[in-house]
Amino acid sequence: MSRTVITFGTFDVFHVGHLKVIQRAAELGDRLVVGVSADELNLRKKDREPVFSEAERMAIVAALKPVDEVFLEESLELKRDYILKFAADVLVMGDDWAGRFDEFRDICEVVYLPRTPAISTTALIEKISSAT
Ligand code: C2G
Repeated sequence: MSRTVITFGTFDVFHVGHLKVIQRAAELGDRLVVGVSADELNLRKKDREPVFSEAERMAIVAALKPVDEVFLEESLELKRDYILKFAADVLVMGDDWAGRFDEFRDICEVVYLPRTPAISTTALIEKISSAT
């Protein structure tokens, strides 16, 4: 039986921490589906617009070898629907989300992977904007 893995993220200013979580997620199954969070969702959640638009972020993630399918994550409250819609066997997130998705253990495995240390979109934005 083939195993479908699902993961979610903004993946703004794509960096090696994003790549590693996607690669490790893909290793947990046969098919990897990635939900890329919508611009509107980000604005609500983080109070700022992503640097790259949802179309650009989706294009980057879709082009990665380990990724089989991408979709737009329009609401954080729809996780259960997305898991069911894509028939995911495993939900993977970085451990900054540890414990937050345990409620879905009734329909799939939930795995939190250690984040890659010392890199984040916020730190990159700060580094770039102070580099003049
Ligand atoms: N990540 C990582 N190491 C880093 C930075 C990020 O492993 N140094 C992981 C995060 O843990 C997450 C994924 O990369 O699993 C995407 O990170 P973000 O783009 O920051 O995603 P976020 O805004 O947390 O969106 O429904 C949930 C949201 O869509 C998650």
